[in-house]
Amino acid sequence: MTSKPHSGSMLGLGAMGGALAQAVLDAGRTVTVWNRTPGRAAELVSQGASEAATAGEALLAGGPVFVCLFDHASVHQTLDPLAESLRGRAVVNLTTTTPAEARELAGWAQRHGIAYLDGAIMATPPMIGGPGSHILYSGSRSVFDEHRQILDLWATSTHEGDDAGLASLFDLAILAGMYPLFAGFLHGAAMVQSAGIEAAEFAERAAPFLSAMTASFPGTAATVDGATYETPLQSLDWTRTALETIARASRELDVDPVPIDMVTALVRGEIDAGHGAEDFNRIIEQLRPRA
Ligand code: FVH
Repeated sequence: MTSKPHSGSMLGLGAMGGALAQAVLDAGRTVTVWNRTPGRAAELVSQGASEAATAGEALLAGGPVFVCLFDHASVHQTLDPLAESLRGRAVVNLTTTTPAEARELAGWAQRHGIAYLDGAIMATPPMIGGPGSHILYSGSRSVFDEHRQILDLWATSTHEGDDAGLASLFDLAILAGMYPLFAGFLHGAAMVQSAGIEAAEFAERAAPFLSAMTASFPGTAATVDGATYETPLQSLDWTRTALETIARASRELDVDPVPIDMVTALVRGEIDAGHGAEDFNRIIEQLRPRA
């Protein structure tokens, strides 16, 4: 009889930690799991996972230590008391943190002789192990290479660099685009609902156009990287008229145009600075740090 390969420990069995542990079991491997509040491991244990009563006990299983907790503070609350037991071990932290928090954890790990890899999950729990799931990693390249077989069970895995903050930087920067996009979609849905049109019908029309628009990101990026705003595809002056028309239409429909107002404020900032004839993408100058 061949024993199943062991995949280390998973600390945290929330929606995401549970999905990660499940994918390991689905691949015919075993894993030791721990959760602060008992009672979340039963389903995993019935499929072969070992449950540890404490996070410290979970480390006794050996192998990499995967951490998927609520936030940065909960990671420290869990790992700080275990620092000495973790010396010489590999920690892969999949908890969402800011880049500065990831770098802080990497520094903490280095001071305690722990190899640290930070992970940023670009997926929802049901996507884990399926197509479209992507996890960005940064920090220890050797931890990434050594445990790649496990990481690849969850998603497409990419190593973004030795700076532990990079995975989180990309993650949060991408999400910074996603949330306004969804707010804009919902703004549009509220507008058409005022005419008795359901959001589902609106989605059929909005999704193809908005998807096609994202194909222009490389062009936008080229404009921004080169700071070549002088020959606009859409000038700031022109864009302000378009945005104000959308806001006026929204108010006519008794819909709050706040998502569009946010963009209009950025556009006005550049117009007020004397750049109305230049390209819309110049609004990035309102956003990034000023010299
Ligand atoms: N769920 C998602 O769609 C997103 C996708 C992108 C990445 N995120 C991040 O993944 C981390 C975990 O998210 P989650 O969905 O598993 O979150 P919850 O279901 O709320 O579970 C949280 C777990 O954290 C444990 N926990 C909370 N505080 C502490 C603490 N002080 N000490 C130890 N453990 C703690 C909690 O335990 P319990 O409440 O059951 O006792 C859960 O296991 C997160 O960073 C997302 O941003 C997921």
